Amino acid sequence: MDFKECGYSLANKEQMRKTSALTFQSTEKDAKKDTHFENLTTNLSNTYASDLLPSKDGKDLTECFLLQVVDILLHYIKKSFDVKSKILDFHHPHQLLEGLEGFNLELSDHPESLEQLLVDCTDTLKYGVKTGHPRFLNQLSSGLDVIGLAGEWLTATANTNMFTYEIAPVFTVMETILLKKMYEIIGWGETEGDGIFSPGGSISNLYGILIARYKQYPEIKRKGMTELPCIVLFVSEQGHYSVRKAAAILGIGTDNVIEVKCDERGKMIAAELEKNILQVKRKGRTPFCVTATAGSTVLGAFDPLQDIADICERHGLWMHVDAAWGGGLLLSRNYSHKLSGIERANSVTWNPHKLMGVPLQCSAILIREKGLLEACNQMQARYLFQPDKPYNVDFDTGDKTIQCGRHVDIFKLWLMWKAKGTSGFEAQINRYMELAKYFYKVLKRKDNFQLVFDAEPEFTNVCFWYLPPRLKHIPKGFERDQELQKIAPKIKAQMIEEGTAMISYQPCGDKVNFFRMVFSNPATRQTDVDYLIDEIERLGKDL
Ligand code: ABU
Repeated sequence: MDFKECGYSLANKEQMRKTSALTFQSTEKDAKKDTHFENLTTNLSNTYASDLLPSKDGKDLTECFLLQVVDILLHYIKKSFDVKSKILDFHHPHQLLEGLEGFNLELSDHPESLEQLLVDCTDTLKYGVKTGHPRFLNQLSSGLDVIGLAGEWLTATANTNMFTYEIAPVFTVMETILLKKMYEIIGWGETEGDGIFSPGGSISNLYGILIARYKQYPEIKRKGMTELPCIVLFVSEQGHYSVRKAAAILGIGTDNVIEVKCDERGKMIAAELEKNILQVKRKGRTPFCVTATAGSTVLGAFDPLQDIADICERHGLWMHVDAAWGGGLLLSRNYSHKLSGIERANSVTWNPHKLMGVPLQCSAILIREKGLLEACNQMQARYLFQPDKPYNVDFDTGDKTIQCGRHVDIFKLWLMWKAKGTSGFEAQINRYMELAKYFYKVLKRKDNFQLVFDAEPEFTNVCFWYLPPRLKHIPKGFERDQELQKIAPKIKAQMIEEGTAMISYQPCGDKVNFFRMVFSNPATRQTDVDYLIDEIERLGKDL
């Protein structure tokens, strides 16, 4: 494979250098430099990582190599936004393990050339999934925000650790600023909030439950679970599985997670919650926390937060809101009312890497009481958190966390917020809501599609079945369900094989496999929605 085939070329590199802020008119010196660069480029097959910086004389080769990497990435980014390009070139795991057209994932004892590394970079992207493609509708986190991407590049270049101000001065201050903004948006008073960015929504939910337990039983930190009564938490049956996982991790046990019944739209039934709490108490167990959901993963449902807050107050329970998916809706003046009551929560999970489109990963746990995070998790490692540093050590936030090293997830969010302003996020989110309504209306008109709920979507999730002609005349019931549950997986498998679109499916409760459309990809347009419907019909009509 030559450079052109790989998609990176000297011309592009040259163009980049010429248009960079630091370049000006061509001079003799520049011409010599260009020849020097050309030589370096042709020599990549004979050069190795050890020739790059910090190697002496490695400056030009480093520049040359990184510009080639940028070329590869730019080529990929442009393809990602091109609807005509395939979303993926699907291969089975065993094919990747065996190696494909020279793409060998095995590691060897000897170093590979820089040229080979560039080919490997190209191939890694070639066999991956273009999650920024307008027809990638598979996940709650999708899209490719160019500013966010620039933020991630900068973050990787800075390669620092969030645990102390000492080594991440700008990033730790940025984090406090963004957290403050999020408390304000939720509706918490200026001095109330505390928080941290964590590695994803599941970990943020884990924090919420950890802090809920610590608040009630601070002795847990020293004495462990043996000192505690049998404590119980509540989540809706549509709540995220990470709540059960957190209970397992924290030694609470999944048997002590009560799944509260939902209504047909997937919202927790508040009266059922209270009934469950009373039952648990009667059995001598001790309720301590309710996890409400604002934007459930599959159905996009919002639990009745005001009613749940009332119940939590009546029973003295911690209220955690998992708004990993729905939190972004707080930025929309049209739709933030769906989260009314979130301001009464004791803790909130909010993932900017979902609705707000920040590159993975970016998730916040927000706690409505200062000091609890630190009191719960602090271990005072003196090699890291020395109290006698020459600055305000409140900015050494590392001891609030359950981890030690912490990735910088904040910069890309900060940069995107700068680029869009709050109003930019709002417009983007409102557009997703409009697309969801459009999609719903189109499906409603078609007799070969059936909506899981007949009412307008509450969020950007739209759940539906495709009914091939042969199933349309079988009456609803067991026999039809047996057939219907095979349809979505078959269509999806074919879609992946052809690389035309990606959309998720799942069963849910008594409902057999159905498609879940979600809008969180800024590249998706109405034409992509129309395309997806046609594509499902094309792939499904003969099934
Ligand atoms: N709750 C994690 C994200 C799930 C999804 O993207 O479908």
